[in-house]
Amino acid sequence: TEYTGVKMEVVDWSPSAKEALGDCLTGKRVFLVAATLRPETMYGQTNCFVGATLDYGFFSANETDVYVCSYRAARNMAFQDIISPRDNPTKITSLKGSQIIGTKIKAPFSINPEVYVLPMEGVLPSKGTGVVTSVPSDSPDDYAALMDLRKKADFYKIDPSWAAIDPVPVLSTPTYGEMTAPALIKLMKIQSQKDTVRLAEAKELAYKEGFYKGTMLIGDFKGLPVEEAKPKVRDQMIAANLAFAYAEPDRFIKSRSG
Ligand code: ZZB
Repeated sequence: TEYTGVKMEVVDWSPSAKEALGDCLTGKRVFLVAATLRPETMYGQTNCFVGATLDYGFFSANETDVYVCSYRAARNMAFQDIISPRDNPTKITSLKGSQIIGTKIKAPFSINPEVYVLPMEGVLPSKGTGVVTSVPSDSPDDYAALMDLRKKADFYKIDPSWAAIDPVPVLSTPTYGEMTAPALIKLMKIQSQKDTVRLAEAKELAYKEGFYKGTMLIGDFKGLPVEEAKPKVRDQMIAANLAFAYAEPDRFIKSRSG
């Protein structure tokens, strides 16, 4: 799987991260790295998700920069020469997702240039980087999680203002209009992020419709089909040093026997 690793620079740590980190990152630029398959939707980022119970490592990328992601992702990045040294990533420290929640970060290319880190229940530790940037206009999972957070801010232990940015129209599709994910959530009567079976269906539909029939509503490639805009937006982000190509080795390689 060929992901785009989006570099979300930390602007302001949450109080609990600040306390735990002390001065171990002084003089460094720190980035949460989100793995996405939809770089053309980055204009519509409204927040970023981590898993509250997951472990996040702080890995030295080079002399000045530190990347925050799962250990697995850091090891893959080292093999792909995204971070150095090649053999073994240098871990400075680690935090639980719950400690990172409430941190303010930059969202490259988003019309909301600064967003907050929030919790999502379905973040898989074994996929991508374990950090997911949120585009609720086009990702049903993100929209469902954001609505849960707004309804139950106390339960999720967040400040409601962190979840206050509304979904932004990024692309239009013939079947679902300018907000594909909210339209699907309504149509399929999905109530929350716990409705994982129907959310998986909605994701499939959103992918197909967005990729094959979508037209960009925003950015330098406004008016272009999504299929054409996707690699162009990705190239721009990489050229601006706001992202990098990150490949995930397929884990289930069939072996022949006999
Ligand atoms: C932004 C985005 C915008 C995404 C969108 C999707 C959509 P797939 O196809 O199942 O591999 N993701 C990345 N890492 C994780 C993780 N560790 N746990 C849970 N979700 C993760 O899904 C790849 C997508 O799943 C990635 O692309 C990321 O969300 C999320 F409009 O990034 B995406 C219809 C989907 N739309």
